Amino acid sequence: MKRFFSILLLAASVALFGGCIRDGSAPEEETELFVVGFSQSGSESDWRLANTDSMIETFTEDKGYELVVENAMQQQDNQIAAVRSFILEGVDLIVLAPAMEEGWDTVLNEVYDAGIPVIIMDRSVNVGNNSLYLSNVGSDFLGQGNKAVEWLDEQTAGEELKILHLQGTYGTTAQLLRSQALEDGVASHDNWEFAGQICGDFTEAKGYEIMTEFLEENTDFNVLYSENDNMTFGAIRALDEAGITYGEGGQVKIITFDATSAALQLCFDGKVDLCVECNPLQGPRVEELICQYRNGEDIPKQVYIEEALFTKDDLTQEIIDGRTY
Ligand code: GYE
Repeated sequence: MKRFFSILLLAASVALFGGCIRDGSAPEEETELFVVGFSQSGSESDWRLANTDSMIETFTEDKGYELVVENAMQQQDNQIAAVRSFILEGVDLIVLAPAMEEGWDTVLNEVYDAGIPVIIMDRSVNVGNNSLYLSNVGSDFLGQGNKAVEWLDEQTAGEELKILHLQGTYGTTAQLLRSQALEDGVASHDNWEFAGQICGDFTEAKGYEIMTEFLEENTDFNVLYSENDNMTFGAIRALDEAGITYGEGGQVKIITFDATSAALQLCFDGKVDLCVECNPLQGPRVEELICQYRNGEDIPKQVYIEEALFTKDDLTQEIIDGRTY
C-alpha cells in the first residue's frame, strides 16, 4: 500500500513538474500545491483590477497552485514588506508587479539569497543585477508612446499643437516611457509645444482634480495626452464642466492609454480620438513562463504582450462588448 502511494506521488509530481498541468485537470490530492506569492502594486485603475483578476483566474487550486495576493496600495514600502513576508512563508515563486522602477536591489537580493525565483510583471525594475529575476513580462511602454506620437503626427501634419500632458504616477515604468515618447515627439517637432505637464497618479479622482485646477488657469490647448483611461475619465468630466469640447469636431483631441471597454466606448462615440491598448490579461503568459521554468527550459528575459491602437474606424460595438475589462 505504502509503495502504491509512493508510485502515485511520483506520478503526480512528474505530472506537475514534468508536464506543468495547464489543462485544468486536478493534480493528485497528495501533491502539494505550488505556492505563488503575488505582490500587486495597487488597485488604482480598471487596468489594475483586470490584471489582478487575470492572475487569480489563472493560478487556481485545481491547476495545482496556491496564489497568495498582497495589494500594496501603491506604496513601495508595503510591497517590500509583502515580498519579505513571502520569503518567511517560503513560497515557491514570487510574481512582483512593481509600483516604482527604482529601489528594489536590497529586497530582491534577499529573495535571491533565499533561493526563490521571481517574475516581474507589468512594469519593470531597475536593478544592478538582472539575474535577480527570471523574466519581465509586460508592455512595451515606449512602443505604445511612440505609436501614439506617430499617429498624432499623421493626423495633424503641420498644425500647431499645444499639448496637455496628463502623467501617471512619477517613477513608474508606464509613466517614464509613455512620457519619454511624448517628450521626444515635442522635442523633434517645431510646431509642437506643451501647454502643461500635470500628474494624475493614474486615478480618475486625481485626474479630475488636477485637470479642474489646470483649467482654471489655462484652456489654450488642442491635444490631451493622458497616460491612462481612468485619468481620462476624470479629465473628461472636468472638460465638460469647463465647457470645453473634445473628440470629433471638438477643440481637444484626446489620446488615452489602456483601451478598457469604457474608453473604447468613448472612442466609438466620437469622444476620444485614440486608444492605445495596454493588455492587463497577463496571468496566462506568466503561467507559461512558470511552466517553462519548472520544466527546466530557458526563459526569455523580456516578454512583451501584443497590443494595438484603436480609432473609431477600428471599432465595432461587438469588439467593445467582447472586452472583459
Ligand atoms: O496603464 C494604468 C495602471 O502599469 C500598465 O498602470 C500599468 C498602468 C496602466 O494604473 O492604468
